[in-house]
Amino acid sequence: MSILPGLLLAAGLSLAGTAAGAATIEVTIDQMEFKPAVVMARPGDTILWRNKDVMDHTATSRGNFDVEIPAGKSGSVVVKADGRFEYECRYHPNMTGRIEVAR
Ligand SMILES: [Cu+2]
Repeated sequence: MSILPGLLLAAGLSLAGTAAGAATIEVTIDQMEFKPAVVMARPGDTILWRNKDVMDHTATSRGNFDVEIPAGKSGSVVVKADGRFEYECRYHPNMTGRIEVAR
């Protein structure tokens, strides 16, 4: 009897994760470029950056998010509000990208 609530909770979490239709949108960082530089997303989606370079980068949008993306690793952020979010790498400000979030 004690295991049932746990199962229900797990099922509820799983359903909540899929009911919203949240997606993961991948951006590759390769040779100091965000590829693609512009992505479209919906509120609740995850933006996942995969850093293929041998140097660390960030995805930084002042006042919105600041994601560390170490060399060879990944970093992510969940976008919650509608809008256009310009971002750059703090270490290499010539690296720029944009996330356009709309319902
Ligand atoms: Cu960088």
